Amino acid sequence: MDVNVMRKKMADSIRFLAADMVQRANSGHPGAPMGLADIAVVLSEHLNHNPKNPSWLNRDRLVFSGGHATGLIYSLYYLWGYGLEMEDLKQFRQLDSKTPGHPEYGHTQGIEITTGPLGQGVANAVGFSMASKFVGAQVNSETADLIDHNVYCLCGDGDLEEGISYEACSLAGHNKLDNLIVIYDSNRITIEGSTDLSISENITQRFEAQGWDVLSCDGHDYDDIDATITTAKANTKPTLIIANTIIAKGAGKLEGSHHAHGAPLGEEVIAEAKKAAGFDPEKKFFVPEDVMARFRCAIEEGDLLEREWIHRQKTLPLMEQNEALSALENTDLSRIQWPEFEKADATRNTNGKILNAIARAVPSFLGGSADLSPSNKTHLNDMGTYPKGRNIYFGIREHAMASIANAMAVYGPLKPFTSTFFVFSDYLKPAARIAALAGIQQFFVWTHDSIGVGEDGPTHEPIEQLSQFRALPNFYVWRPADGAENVAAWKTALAMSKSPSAFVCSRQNLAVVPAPVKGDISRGGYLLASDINAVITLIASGSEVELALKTKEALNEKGVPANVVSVPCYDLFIEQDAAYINEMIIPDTKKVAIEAARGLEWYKLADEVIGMDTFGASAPASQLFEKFGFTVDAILEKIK
Ligand SMILES: Cc1ncc(C[n+]2csc(CCOP(=O)(O)OP(=O)(O)O)c2C)c(N)n1
Ligand SMILES: [Mg+2]
Repeated sequence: MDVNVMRKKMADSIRFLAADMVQRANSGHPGAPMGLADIAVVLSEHLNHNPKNPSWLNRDRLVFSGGHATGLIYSLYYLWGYGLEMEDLKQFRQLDSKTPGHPEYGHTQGIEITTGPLGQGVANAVGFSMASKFVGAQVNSETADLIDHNVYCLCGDGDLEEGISYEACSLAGHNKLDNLIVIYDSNRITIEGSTDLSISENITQRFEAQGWDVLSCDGHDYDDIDATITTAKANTKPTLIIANTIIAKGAGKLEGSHHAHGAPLGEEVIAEAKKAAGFDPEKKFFVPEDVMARFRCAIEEGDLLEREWIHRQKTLPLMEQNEALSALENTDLSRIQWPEFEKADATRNTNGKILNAIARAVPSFLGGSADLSPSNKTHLNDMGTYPKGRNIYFGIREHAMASIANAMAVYGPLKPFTSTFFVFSDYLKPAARIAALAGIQQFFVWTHDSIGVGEDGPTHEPIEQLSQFRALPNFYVWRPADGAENVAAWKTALAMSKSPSAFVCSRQNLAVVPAPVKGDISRGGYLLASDINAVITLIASGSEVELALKTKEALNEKGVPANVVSVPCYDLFIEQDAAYINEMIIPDTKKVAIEAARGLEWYKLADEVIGMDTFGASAPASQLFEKFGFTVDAILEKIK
């Protein structure tokens, strides 16, 4: 059979699988899968991957930034032989299926990362490429490369409209990520209709200005797609391929229509489309034998590719490079020499020392800041600059930074951290949410944690952020009171390989607090000071722990016995069993939470919350704590 006739048959098989899936589920997106089917078939010929070992390190990465194209994604993983069955395709979007509405990392074999919120995938692809360049810089040599794969990303109009793609692609161009190939499904259609409604920018000029090579092709002409991908692979810059496509290609009267974006095509349209393509309109969820056989070649071909790669590693220079790779992959954390802290210090400083201690012992630990490392204290001393070294300069691109680090964390052997001011965590929230949802171990360093910021004023003073991130499931927010709590926070976070953690650190100095009276820091909260027959429990985190201790002293002077519970990680503390929590916070005491933040979540543990009900202000920090009631006298007055 002529190669293009076969390609067409393969693409049509994908089209009708996707159309049948959406029709059966009575929900989903047939347009993008059908418009991308021709590209997917040719990309399939270029993609180096091994369905038998989806975690082969040197595989090409493939990111579907338009996560709504699940009809295409699951069809491909089924056809390639990743363990999905036809029954799974029939269960598309159903409870507990392997084929949920948008692709979920860790849920379906082969999915490289969770996508759905538009734009994230483009930044993730940049992250995969950045990860490959770092690992490559450690393990490749002039004579042989251990890491030489490509990163492909399929994206749509929506992904390029989202600001995160601008940030991420700017950084990609700056870092000359030559193995990155973004294929833009330029169908000029989004949900509301033609892209003429809302965008008229020159995408070619935008990407060229960002240091990319821009190619274009007819997204339904196999030879053109093939030649364009071949050119892109040989490029010395990141490449954008503008693929001119028609949404819902092959769907008869719905071809080219925005109505095909996110609704079933209808039985009639599907039957007519199948007939027109020479498929039996009566057959649903059907793949011709020769099509199946051709796609399943990926299993043997992929196995061979990986075996060749393993064989390559047995040559002499590569043996040494392998040792570099083993060092990266070594997850033994017992080598870390944890610092000890004896005097008052800002937790951003103690945190910086901890980062350096981890980096010295763990070669896969790397990261950076959105241009705030001097303030965040995140510079890794004597560790050089990315890609050879471990200090990454993300620029002022918080959203892309966090999304890039998500991909770096799932790439393989890397443990990335990112940092910015806590108030600007708002700028990266969507990526933090994906980290939590997908179980990605990214470490977020967020300094300047409260009105303690001081003179920079309310734009820079976080109020609601602690509540927001504590509300995020599978996300652990630490707000240490001193260096010892900070160390415990990191020990705990490093051991939680399926959860992101954040370290919310102070700008100002905090006193060293005493050792626990009862309980463990690693359980999120512990009894810090106690009196026999305490009638009141003061609960606090971070900078307010010192204040709680002073308030206890003042209460004691008045003859009131009191306990102080430090809760550096609210999320972890409320996960403890009731017995533990009740041992720390004695139920029949009056429970008062003190935190220079909104504090709504404390009502789960406290009778009263002394928090922030307004934005902060611009003044020296000590005056702000006084103005907003964070003094011993003000607290005594409030709790009477
Ligand atoms: C951040 C975000 N905003 C909005 C949506 C909802 N949404 C899903 S697809 C889509 C339109 C995307 O258009 P395009 O990327 O061109 O995909 P196509 O219609 O061509 O398949 C929108 C607005 C989303 N998934 N993510
Ligand atoms: Mg579109």
